[in-house]
Order: sequence, then C-alpha cells, then structure tokens
Amino acid sequence: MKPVIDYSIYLVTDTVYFKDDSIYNKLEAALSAGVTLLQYRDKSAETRILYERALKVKALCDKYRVPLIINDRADIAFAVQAAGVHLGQGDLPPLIARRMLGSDAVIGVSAHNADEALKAEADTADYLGCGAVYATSTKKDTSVIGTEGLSKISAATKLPFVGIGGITLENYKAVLQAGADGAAIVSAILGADDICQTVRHFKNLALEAKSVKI
Ligand code: TZP
Ligand code: MG
Repeated sequence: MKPVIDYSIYLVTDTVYFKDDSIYNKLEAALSAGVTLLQYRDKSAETRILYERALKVKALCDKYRVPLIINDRADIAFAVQAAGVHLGQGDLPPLIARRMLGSDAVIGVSAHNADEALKAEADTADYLGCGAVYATSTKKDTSVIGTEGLSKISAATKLPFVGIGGITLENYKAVLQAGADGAAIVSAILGADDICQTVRHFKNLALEAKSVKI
C-alpha cells in the first residue's frame, strides 16, 4: 500500500552537511523532534557512497517511522527500499521511475510553474516540490517563484505540493497560506543551532495553520 504522507515538515539534506558523520546526529535530532518526511539529497557522492549513506539514513527514518525519499536516483531508492524518489525536470521521467519502483512508490516531481505541475500530475506524480519560493544560497541555479508562483500552482493542480527554497520559521506560514501542504527545508533546520527546538517550532506553526484552516 502507498504510505499516507504528511508533507508539513519535509527535511531535505544537502551535500555540504555530509562532510562528516555529525549529519546523522543532526538527522536523528530532527526526526526525533517531529520532521514528517525526509529526503536524502546528496549531489556529488559516488554511487557506492550514496548507497551506504542512504542505508544509514533509512535506518534512522525507520527508527522514527518517517518515510524516506531519495533525490534523483530511482536505483538508490530501490536499493534501500525507500518510500520513493524525488525527480527534477532533468531527471528520469516520472513514468519510468514508476515502472522501476512500482505503484506504491511515492514519486515527487519538481515543478516551477503550472504547466510543469499539470505534466507531473499526468505522469502519475504523487506530490510536487515547487520553488524556489525565496532566494537561497543552498541552490543558486534556480529562479524564484515567490508565494505568487505557489498560488498559481495551487490553482492549477489537485496534487499535494510543498514549497522549497529559503523557507524559514519567519516565512513558513506564508508558504502554507499560498496553498502548500508543507515546506521542504534544508538550512533552516540543518543549519540551526538547536535543531530540536527549531523543528518543534515549525511543528507548532503547522498546527496553528491547520487549526485556522478548519
Ligand atoms: N530546490 C530548490 S531551492 C532548494 C532546492 C533543493 C534548496 C533549498 O534549501 P534551503 O536551505 O531550505 O533554502
Ligand atoms: Mg534532481
């Protein structure tokens, strides 16, 4: 069965945090404090290293019963039995990843506008990652779509979607108010002095936003 996913606090990793093994303590802190979904994203490691790191991240996710998504690589997702894969516009087509991973796999697609969102929906994507919402030093080769861009995607698609790019405790609620089901976050969590406290803070904001919606 396809897992039910809570997209509200979607932690995404970045290669810079894999310089040493302290990343695993950081991820465990974030998972223990209530991250709802985790993406292992590591753009420059060799395949064997990617596989070994993904296995470690998978063990942590399993401990906290949080689904794991692998960035770019359907083969690594299959190898570590992750919940699914996240694909950019230049990665494998979603339908091919679906054929590789099966109907229960969670397939996410990066969409920068309504056309890409509708194409991903037709290609059986389960969710969209939309951004960059705000400028970010974590990924410089991307354009900024703002919360206006999120609202346009929200109007165009029925798929759940998360905002990504420059999302912090200060602007998280604006992302949810633009229609997003959650936020994909790198540096505001992994770069925080107190990761547990930061994730709890995001959690409180998510709960507040939910109670306003109801
Ligand atoms: N895709 C669009 S922006 C981004 C990615 C992977 C990086 C987000 O990182 P941060 O540190 O949360 O801005
Ligand atoms: Mg990619």
